[in-house]
Amino acid sequence: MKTIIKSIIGRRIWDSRGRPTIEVDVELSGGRRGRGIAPSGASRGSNEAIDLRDGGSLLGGYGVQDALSNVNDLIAPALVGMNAEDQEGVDAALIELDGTPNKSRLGGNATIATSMAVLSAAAGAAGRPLWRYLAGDQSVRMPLPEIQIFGGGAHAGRRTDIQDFLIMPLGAQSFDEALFMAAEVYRAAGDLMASLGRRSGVADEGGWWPNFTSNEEALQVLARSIERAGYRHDQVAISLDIAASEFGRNGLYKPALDDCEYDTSAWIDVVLGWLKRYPIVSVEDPVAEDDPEGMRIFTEAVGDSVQVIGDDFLVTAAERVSAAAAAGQCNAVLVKPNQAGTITETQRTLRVAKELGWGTIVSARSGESEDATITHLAVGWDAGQLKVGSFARSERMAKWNEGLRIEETIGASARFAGWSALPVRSLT
Ligand code: 2PG
Ligand code: MG
Repeated sequence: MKTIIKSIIGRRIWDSRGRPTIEVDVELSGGRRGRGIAPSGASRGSNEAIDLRDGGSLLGGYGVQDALSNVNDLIAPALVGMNAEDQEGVDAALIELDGTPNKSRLGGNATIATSMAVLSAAAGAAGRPLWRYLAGDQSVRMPLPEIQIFGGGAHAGRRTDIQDFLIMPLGAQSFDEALFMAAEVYRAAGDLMASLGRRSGVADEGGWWPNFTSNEEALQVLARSIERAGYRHDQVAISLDIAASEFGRNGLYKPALDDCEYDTSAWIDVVLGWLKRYPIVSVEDPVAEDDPEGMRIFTEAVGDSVQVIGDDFLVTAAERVSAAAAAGQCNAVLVKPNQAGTITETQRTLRVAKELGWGTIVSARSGESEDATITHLAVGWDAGQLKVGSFARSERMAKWNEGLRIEETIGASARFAGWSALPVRSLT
């Protein structure tokens, strides 16, 4: 047997924000190695797996020595000797060793880096690219990219309240063409901001720093950027991650730029107004994580014309997806492996959502690395959509570029998910 876990080593490396993170290397009995790197969010749902940090004054409290000791002293001895092909068994052992509902003992950063490293080692031992190892004989689609053009909220000093102003290249025929279109819109947006005297660098995920006077102005400039790049709005549409938990709580929404307070229903009216005026096909976390009734009202109001994604609201938890579906909240889920803490739990969430006919979007975090595993997950699990941030900075481009290589490997039979990946009836 060549797939027995022989060693597990955790080390501290540095992420795209210059903060420490966990990298795990797994070696199998046959000599194959696998690696996983934990990403890290800035706008986190309160029910996510815990990103274990040391606290204190060094490194702003972001140290990972405790999580690292957990990998080397607790996780490694528990998993050595297990079969890496048994991902479910490995992840069940991690869950049991942790013993908490939110990975607060071992740290979700320690568990996800380990879980990803085991997966990658097993794929290597099978002699297959990770996406193909995951897909088996099933046919897969290249995912529709969701690409950030401006980054706001917690990723840009709260310069805008909306966190991610994204585009979806719905008119593309291939992943390659989708990235071409994204490059043109990203460039057009940068040129337009420069001509407006509004260009001042980039935010955490590589999107242009949102130097606007209102959230709506950002939407106007984004719509104009799409036109400036030469596309119609049915070819390139807008997608928003409002990340409303960042400025809404207890049914009260206080977007700083608008200098106004809204209750749930007034806030929903603001967002519905944007949907009327701009070509928006997808909205993530339109209301706060503590506002399930707001989520239900919003989802009902948009019917089947807009994708409604739960991120902080669902935290990649299968049981939350099932409950939300029963209550009429959301019609899509953001799938972030480190919110769940293991590959198995992440995959279960995706499976449950797909069975419901929901949209599924595999997503990176705002703190990232050169690890491109999520691109393989999006293809191998046939998620249909992929969100990894903007069209700049190598921690983002590593993931987009990996998609190009996968599409090339699949060859002529590669199918692009396109707008059919959205759980909407038609484009309005
Ligand atoms: C999100 C992500 C990515 P973060 O909210 O969807 O944009 O941000 O990783 O900070 O949670
Ligand atoms: Mg989000």
